[in-house]
Amino acid sequence: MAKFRLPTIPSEQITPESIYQQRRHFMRLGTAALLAPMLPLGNANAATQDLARLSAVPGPFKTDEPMTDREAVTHYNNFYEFGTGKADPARNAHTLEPRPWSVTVAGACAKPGTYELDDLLKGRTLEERVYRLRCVEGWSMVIPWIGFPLSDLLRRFEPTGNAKFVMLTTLYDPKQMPGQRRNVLPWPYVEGLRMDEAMHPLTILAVGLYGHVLPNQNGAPLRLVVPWKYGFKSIKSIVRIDFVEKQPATTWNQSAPREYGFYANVNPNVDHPRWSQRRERRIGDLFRRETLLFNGYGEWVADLYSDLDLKRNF
Ligand SMILES: Nc1nc2c(c(=O)[nH]1)N[C@H]1C(S)=C(S)[C@@H](COP(=O)(O)O)O[C@H]1N2
Ligand SMILES: [Mo]
Repeated sequence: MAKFRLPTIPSEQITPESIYQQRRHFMRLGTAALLAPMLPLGNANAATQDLARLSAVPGPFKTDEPMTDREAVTHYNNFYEFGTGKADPARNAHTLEPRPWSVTVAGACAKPGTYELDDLLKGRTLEERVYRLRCVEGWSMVIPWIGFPLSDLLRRFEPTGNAKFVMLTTLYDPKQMPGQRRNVLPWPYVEGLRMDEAMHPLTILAVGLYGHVLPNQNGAPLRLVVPWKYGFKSIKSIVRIDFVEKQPATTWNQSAPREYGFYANVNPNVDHPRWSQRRERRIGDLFRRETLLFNGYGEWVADLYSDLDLKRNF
């Protein structure tokens, strides 16, 4: 652990988005506080303004890979609550209302309850972390997320010794999420992590990307990002956190257990039953590239799985 390095991204590899480039420049100068005024202040919602005033500091992670174009990050999505096509979420997610928003915490912890998201965010330092996201379907992106470690939030609820797993649940409201009127998945969307995965410093809750509050289609107002696992583990629009003793039944695992395991660690050596996981297409690239074990994060997470047969626990 603690082998993180500060982000140093060569300027020529930075996405052309001009505002963002300016922000990166400030970051390289080490004056992260200058980020704050660059966050969007246009939203009339007071809560969003509070969020905007928080500054994002560079998080403990570096990548020298170019970031995926912001347009692709926000217009090529998986969010079945708004349709199964990649362009559907950007088109349909305007019906989602990310404020007011509350998160219910239950199960094996000393501080269960229903919390206003803005109270949970108050005073929290937001970090920017440039993480790869690799979808099980074989495409990937590099995204500058803004968020904070999931562990920081979970500790606040004082999980007990019986908390072996964390289960996360997406909003269920077919009025806001019209895709839930179709039975393409069992709703609401549920995901889970083993406690040590949830507490791992690489695991974050994101509230923004590319210097902006999360667009609805990317999982506003709060979504998980677990960079060493396939994208489907990174559950969006979270309304509930349960500390549980048994491995939770997760949405994709329930709907197709042979295709989507609970662990879902990115692994080029374990094929999906219908396709190989050897390679991936980085959105924006012409050629496919080799997929890396644990999506390239093995240095930090391989230890978590030393006792696990990754072929059986895929
Ligand atoms: N609630 C919910 N979360 C979800 C999904 C979904 O359909 N519903 N899709 C998952 C999948 S398969 C992927 S690849 C990522 C995509 O995240 P992005 O659209 O921000 O790139 O979100 C994940 N989180
Ligand atoms: Mo995915």
